[in-house]
Amino acid sequence: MSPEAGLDAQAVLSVAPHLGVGPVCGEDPSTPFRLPGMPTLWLTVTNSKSGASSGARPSLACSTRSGSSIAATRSSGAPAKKARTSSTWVPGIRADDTGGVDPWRVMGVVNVTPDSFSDGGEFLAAADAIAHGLRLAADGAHILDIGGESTRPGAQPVDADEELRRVLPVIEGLAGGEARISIDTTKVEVASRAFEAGATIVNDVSAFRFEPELAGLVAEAGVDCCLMHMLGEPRTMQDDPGYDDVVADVRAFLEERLAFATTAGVREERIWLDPGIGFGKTLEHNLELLRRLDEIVALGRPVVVGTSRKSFLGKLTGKAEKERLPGTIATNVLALERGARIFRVHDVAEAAQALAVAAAVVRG
Ligand code: PMM
Repeated sequence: MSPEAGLDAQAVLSVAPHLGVGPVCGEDPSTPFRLPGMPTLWLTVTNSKSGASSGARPSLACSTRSGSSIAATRSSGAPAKKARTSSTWVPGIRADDTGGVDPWRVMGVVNVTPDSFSDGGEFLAAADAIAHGLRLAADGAHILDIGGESTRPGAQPVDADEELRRVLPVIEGLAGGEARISIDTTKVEVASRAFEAGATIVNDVSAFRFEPELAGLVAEAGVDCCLMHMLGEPRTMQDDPGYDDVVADVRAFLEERLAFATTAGVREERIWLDPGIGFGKTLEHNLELLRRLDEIVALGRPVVVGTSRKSFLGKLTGKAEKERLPGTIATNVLALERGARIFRVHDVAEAAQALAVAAAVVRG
């Protein structure tokens, strides 16, 4: 059976208990599934607490290549193929299941915009954006986050046609590679076309507030989503932002958005949460969120952090956007230690190296 024939990953996963392996909690990040037109499907299910395929732990590996049958075998070895790191991606894992610090993942930023704050205009041509994405994937990005609308403070909105004109050729050029594709959008129309082109994650900085129907689309498509906190909208979010208690307020917001998404039919294990560093926050707000990130992690979903090159790092160090990598790495390492799992960065190789070392220390 080929994936194009409508292969249902749930059916694959459901055999696990019958093989005495459970709970079912794993799938490879780099290969989308349940979407038409994808060349491969590859799943690894493990009953280890950390989700890591350490080689010694029992695991169920289910892999298909285009045109081949699903192979479901019990094994005690390493993943069937394709794992580039020692950890197996577990999108549905709960914080209390992780035990250690695996899995962590790097999301490389591919901004196809003229006006993003640190790389605006650099990758506006599709060929440049694709080359950049390939470079980030080669540098170790597990996910490529492709966006066609800037969310910098004061940015003007872009219509769906223009956003699609920017991102679709780039998604088509990058889909099917090792890295999963995330579409950074708030729009149903853009997400829908992006899924058709091979994206399997939607990164919605409005957390389904701008177009609530996006939740239904995500539920139907069975893709993952990142729901981020932002105060209001990009045009006005930095106009004197205020909170009673920034961490408690952001946490309550994310909890409510999580409930909204699951009520709309999105499976909880498909949802990641992001405190939205820099989105309607002062320097002190950003620092407090990072300091108390464990309170967001306690919501039980994988937490994404995006500190890369952001202006609060410039305020602390006086450095220009492209000189903020050391500050970016410092915040990523601290966030990892507090339980964040997905790191949205511009400089993938450097961040991945730092995270690998930090994860080894924290893991012990
Ligand atoms: N930051 C930006 C854009 N998208 N998405 C998530 N989930 N988290 C973020 O922190 C985030 C985001 C803005 O940064 P950029 O202009 O450098 O892409």
